[in-house]
Amino acid sequence: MRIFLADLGHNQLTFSSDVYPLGIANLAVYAQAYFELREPLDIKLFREPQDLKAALDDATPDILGLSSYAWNHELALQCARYAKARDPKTVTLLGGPNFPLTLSEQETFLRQLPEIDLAVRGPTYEGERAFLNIIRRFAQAGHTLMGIQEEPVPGNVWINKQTGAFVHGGEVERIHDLDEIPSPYLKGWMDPYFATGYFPMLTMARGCPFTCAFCNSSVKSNSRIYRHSIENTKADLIYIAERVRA
Ligand code: B12
Ligand code: SF4
Repeated sequence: MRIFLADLGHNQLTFSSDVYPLGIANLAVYAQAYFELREPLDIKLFREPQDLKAALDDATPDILGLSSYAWNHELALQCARYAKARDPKTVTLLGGPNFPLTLSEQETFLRQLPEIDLAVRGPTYEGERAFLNIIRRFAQAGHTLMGIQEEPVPGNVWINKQTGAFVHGGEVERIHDLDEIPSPYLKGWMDPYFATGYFPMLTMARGCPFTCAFCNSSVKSNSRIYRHSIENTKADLIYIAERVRA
């Protein structure tokens, strides 16, 4: 299964984001660790839109997963349209925090995005589990969007292409021990970024007990804080310190 995961940034007049693509690297490292079906996973990460375009011109992926943050949403959609124009069979998947939190808003949002086949529902913090669920279903359902859409998939939402119905698969369980997610640094997924001058990022904990009205981290299911162990965080910090450009 060929999967492209892209957390794109505008990079012409200025950089819209200058950090390593931690969210999609987590998806990749988690899928590599827990995808148990007898099918090789070929996952590539993309940070620059030019690199993604060149890769799409070269070979179309089965799944194109795009991060949506406030600063790259339109860019992600543009690339989804490009991928669909090259090969309509490429399944486009959207994830990230720039996604509405309530089901009714999610439906309205998705109905405006015909280029997006599937999306990870909010709260988006356990994208790893939702992503693993969708690639398992894709493998079991004969590599087709129609196969995926036969039944709801936990953590995912979509507009059914045939019936037009909005479908939601329910929330995934929070990850209580964040060490369940292997380190993308120690597994080498971040190595290409040490040469870029971008800033490395780490997650030490997830969740927030507060409820600020303007913030999408304030949903109830996100109210408990879960963390990585000190040992894992320390190992990441040492790995980064030994490699990052001064
Ligand atoms: C670190 C951080 C920053 C850093 C780095 C930002 C960056 N470019 O990534 C700094 C300090 C620079 C920053 C600045 C800003 N930030 Co900030 N930041 C965060 C923070 C605290 C953590 C982000 C993170 O790395 N998380 C860890 C990774 C693993 O999680 P993740 O990226 O969300 O990815 C997971 C899921 O979203 C999902 N997912 C992500 N991509 C994809 C793709 C696919 C295909 C799938 C299936 C799933 C998926 O799965 C991943 C694994 O679970 C979040 C709040 C939070 N707790 O998440 C806010 C947050 C991302 N920031 C936010 C905002 C608004 C900003 C600013 C615009 C604020 C401002 N007004 O200036 C600026 C601009 C940022 C920029 N242009 O780069 C908002 C974004 C909201 C939105 N609608 O997009 C957030 C969500 C805060 C909030 N709760 O509102 N920020
Ligand atoms: S803005 Fe409020 S709800 Fe959002 S992360 Fe900060 S304290 Fe938590």
